Amino acid sequence: MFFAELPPPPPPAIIAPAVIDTRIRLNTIGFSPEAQKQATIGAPCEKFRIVRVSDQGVVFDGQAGRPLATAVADTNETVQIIDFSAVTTPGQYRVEISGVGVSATFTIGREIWNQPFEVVTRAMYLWRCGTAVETTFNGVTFRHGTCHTEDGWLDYVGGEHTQRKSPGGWHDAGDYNKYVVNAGITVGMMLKAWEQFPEQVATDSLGIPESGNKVPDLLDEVRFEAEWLFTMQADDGRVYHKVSALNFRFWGSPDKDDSPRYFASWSTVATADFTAMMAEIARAWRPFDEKFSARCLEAAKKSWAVLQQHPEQVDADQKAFKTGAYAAKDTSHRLWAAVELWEATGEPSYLKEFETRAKEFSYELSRFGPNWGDVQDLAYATYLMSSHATERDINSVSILTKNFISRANEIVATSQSHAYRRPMGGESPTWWWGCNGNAASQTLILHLADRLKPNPAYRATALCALDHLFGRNFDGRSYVTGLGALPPIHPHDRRGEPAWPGYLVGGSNPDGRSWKDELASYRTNEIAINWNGSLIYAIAAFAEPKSAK
Ligand code: 9MR
Ligand code: ZN
Repeated sequence: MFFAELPPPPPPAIIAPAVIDTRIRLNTIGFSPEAQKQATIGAPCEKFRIVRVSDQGVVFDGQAGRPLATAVADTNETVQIIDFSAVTTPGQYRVEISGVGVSATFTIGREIWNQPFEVVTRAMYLWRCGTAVETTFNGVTFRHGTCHTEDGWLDYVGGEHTQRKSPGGWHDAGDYNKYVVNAGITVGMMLKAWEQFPEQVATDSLGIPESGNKVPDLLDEVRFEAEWLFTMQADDGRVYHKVSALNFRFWGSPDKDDSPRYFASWSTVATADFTAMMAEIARAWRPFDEKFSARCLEAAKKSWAVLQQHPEQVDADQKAFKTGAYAAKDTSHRLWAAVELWEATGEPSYLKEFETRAKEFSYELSRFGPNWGDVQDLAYATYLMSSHATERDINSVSILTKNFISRANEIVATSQSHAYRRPMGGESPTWWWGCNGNAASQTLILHLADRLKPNPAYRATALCALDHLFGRNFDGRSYVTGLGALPPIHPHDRRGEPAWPGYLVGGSNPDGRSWKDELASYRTNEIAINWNGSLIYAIAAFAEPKSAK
């Protein structure tokens, strides 16, 4: 009959919220179906609803939790938590709160972390120096030509005005200098992602020059850095601390940067990091390229010999430079070098040195996850996950195991007592330059504890760290360029705008409400390889192999 001939009524128009209310603060990437799903609301509220984006259907009605005060040195406000873990059907949703507003759109589904993993890993490629790079993201092409072809000059290491070839490697951050010590934590975290989550990070189609070569792109990317690192090793095995301009003056595309760049003298901390990285890379690459792997291992041993000849700390002379110093106590770095050489070779002398040093170190973990100055957690992780497990001293294993579990429990408790569930808590000492990097790197402790003594709270808390970085924070914004809702658009990055995609910014400091999405805010809004390396690890844990259903 007539009415039956009518076409079905059009679906209700999708009303995109005119304005995302950033007082509704949640992980704007989303949640896997079984995950805990919460938001922190920075405005008084009672009831909330979860609305399906496709048809505006209300899928969940809920009641907000009681008001919670955050510390003055934290975000200094009263907030409430809402929980919608009960929503498990894949789809796109928003939170609506009457009297407050509408949240950003988020996804519930499988594989939500795969694309973020790819984007933050490809971002490492976009940092490559000495070569042209290019990518297209969301319809925008980002590129620069070959840069820094003169790296570097030997003036400050007794070479007069002569050059030593040091092409390649990643630019450090928003600046274009190259520092061995910051490479350490970065490569360390990337390789921990490889060692602990090999299937999740195995993609060979990231869109980097080596994609399709049958080697996971993550390892190709690490090799690009390794090829530069070789140039930082002097013939006698000492490792130059950095190749850098004298100051931070240059702004613009790296291929336009003609600031002269110089080697800084060697340091034991750079030499130890070099040793650790090379031994760890040798291990990762062994199944893919035996020759390259052997070259890495040989380089590692050569620098190890230097460390043996110099048990004392030797710092680089950086008087001429105003750029990043990355000066650190070398003890945790020597610990890391020893254990990586042991794991790569199985030779007992390295094990002995690691175990002696670990004891001297009182088996102490870092306070808030590895960072460029403190790499002992990386060392312990290699030791505890070793493939030569039977050689180890039972006592050291048991103390370290206990320490990881109790630190992980502390992190869980801190997260649970914080109104944003931020796993670093809210008191002032946890808001510093680069604290977002620690929020990411700290998940290493949680995932390691989970392997030593499985407990679902560890993974759940590692996800809380991602919640924080992708929008469950005072700003209600993602802290990663190009990803999630309202990401940084003015990062402190000399390449300029639009913001290059896939970079974690340093984070709010000196308290939880001081992040500024401003180019000039290098203390809160710079990008850096160590923070991205840590984020790669943090996301890798939740990526899902492509073939998984
Ligand atoms: O991440 C580094 C942070 O821990 C230090 O407090 C700060 C000051 O020394 O330097 C940060 O590292 C910067 C480096 O010195 C130069 N390149 C940019 C890095 C990120 O801001
Ligand atoms: Zn460059």
